[in-house]
Amino acid sequence: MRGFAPERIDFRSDTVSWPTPAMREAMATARVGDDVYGEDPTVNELEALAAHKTGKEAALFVASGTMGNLVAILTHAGRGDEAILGADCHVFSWEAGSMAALGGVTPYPLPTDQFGRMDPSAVAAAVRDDDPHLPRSRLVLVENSYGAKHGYPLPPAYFAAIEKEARRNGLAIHMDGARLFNASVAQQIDAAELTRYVDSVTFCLSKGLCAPVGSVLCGSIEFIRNARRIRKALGGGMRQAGILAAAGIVALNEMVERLADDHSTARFLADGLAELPGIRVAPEMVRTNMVFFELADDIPWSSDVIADRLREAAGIWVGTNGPRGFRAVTHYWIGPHDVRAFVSGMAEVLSALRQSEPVAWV
Ligand code: TLP
Repeated sequence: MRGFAPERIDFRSDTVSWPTPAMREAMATARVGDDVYGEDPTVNELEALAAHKTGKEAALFVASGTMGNLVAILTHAGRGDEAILGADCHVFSWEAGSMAALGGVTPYPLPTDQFGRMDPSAVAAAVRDDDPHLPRSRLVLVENSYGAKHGYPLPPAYFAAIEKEARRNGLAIHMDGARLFNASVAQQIDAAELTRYVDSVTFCLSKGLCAPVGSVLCGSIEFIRNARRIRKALGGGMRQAGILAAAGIVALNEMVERLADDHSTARFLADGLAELPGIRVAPEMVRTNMVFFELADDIPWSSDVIADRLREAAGIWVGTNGPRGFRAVTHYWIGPHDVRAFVSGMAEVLSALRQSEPVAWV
């Protein structure tokens, strides 16, 4: 059973993925209770499963990745504290400034390399002296896979190097693992091999894993006890949430290994786009389910114009990334035939535009 707009081929994000038939069945028959009392058996089962998969003691079901990250930050840090993070990471760029707006935690952004890595020595250098003029360094935030850099799957060695600096300086580490399982499947390692270096991790059920709603925050028993109170304060205490958690259990049990298919579909797309004159793409950077690509300099139209044409002409939706760039994301509901439609649709749109009057793109 497909979702609301089956005629649409949607590459904008894996967040657009619909729940699978198995999820809908599990949701319809889920056993539920009041989760604020800790009495929803299906939420409890999901949390135990998530803790197990990430090698942590405990877990907390939250409404979204953004909520999971915010709950984690507010559990680790408070007003006047500082969090060191990548300048293009999701928490800094795409979460409404929530750590500062709601928690009084200031971000300390550092540059990242082509894969999304901060330099561990820059992390160490960013730690503040103990001086009443300065914020208190409290936390390092890492992300895996790294969304702004091709969704690149970062390896355990990177997190080990960050952990070394964090521990030396008494900092906690939180991982935004929205696509943690993409990162683990791409590297053919257990998720726990990536999360063992961090104190807490959020991963999303509602992206490539196809659940309709939800993320899970994992950490120590004491951390999760404190996080539960912060989640309640943010209005995230849900009642018969087992209806949602049921889909999450299916996501973790049935949808993780198949992420490898999304990764090969993404590579297939990148290889196809690489053949098109007018498109610049680096297929070798495509290791998970994201393809970032750009218009060559001789194309006088903006990515918005091209994306609109692609939607009108072929029913294909793609995300734009700045005036010249795009992001296409593969997921369960995108197959090789959709990729072929994307590549031929893009070729047709570019050739039709070439025959029309150019419009300024700036
Ligand atoms: N990312 C969304 C958009 O917000 C950009 C997407 O389409 O990729 N961490 C990372 C790395 C994410 O990519 C996202 C969502 C989140 C956290 C937030 O998750 P939600 O949307 O559940 O709050």
